[in-house]
Amino acid sequence: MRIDIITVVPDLLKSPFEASILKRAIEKNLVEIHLHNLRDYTTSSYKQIDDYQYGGGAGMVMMIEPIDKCISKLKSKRSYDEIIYLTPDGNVLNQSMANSLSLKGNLIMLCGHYKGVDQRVRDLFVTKEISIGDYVLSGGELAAAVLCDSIIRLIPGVLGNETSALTDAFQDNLLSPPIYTRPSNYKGHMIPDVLLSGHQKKIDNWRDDKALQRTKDRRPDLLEE
Ligand code: 6GU
Repeated sequence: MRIDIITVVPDLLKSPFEASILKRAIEKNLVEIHLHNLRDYTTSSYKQIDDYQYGGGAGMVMMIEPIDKCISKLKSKRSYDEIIYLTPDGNVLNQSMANSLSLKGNLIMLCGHYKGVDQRVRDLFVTKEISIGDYVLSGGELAAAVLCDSIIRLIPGVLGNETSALTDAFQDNLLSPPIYTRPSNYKGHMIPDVLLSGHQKKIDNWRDDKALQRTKDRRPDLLEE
């Protein structure tokens, strides 16, 4: 997989890919991340990428021309499966969207800033609009990092067996059951007996019950989907 990220703040997107699982995925050549600074695609000598909005109103709007230049250059070299615009008014990211994006080859992610991009960018270039939740971030960069993480960890070979994505919360629209590790008795606080029973069927049933109960208590909306 190859992900090209278009941003005005490339620095914000460096560290997420320089540690832990995402770093290892890049080192194993399972994914390539390419950052593109939108200011490198301006024609004006001021490197202007935003302007006032037609019709008046507070806040700047990202101009179409630099974005067109950047996307056109990328598209001239390879084809892309999706051009994703990160925006708070997009479809809210969930596990099934991450699952389907993890099967794609080449993706472009466009990070919004200020008031967002000129509507014509969305109409002409963008194929998917994604938000990471109902709150506002200063820009789409951190949302792009979240989206990348949710996708890349699902690529076969990225996670080892000890961290397999198959048993993740949400993978079957359920939250995860409680988990424990050593010691079994911590200052008198015991782990549930069933986990020491050695009876795998009972353990699996206990986990299923707890996962369902937790989902009913905390996220009943997931059970309606
Ligand atoms: Cl994708 N962008 C911004 N600026 N804020 C957000 C978001 C995206 N998703 C949730 N909040």
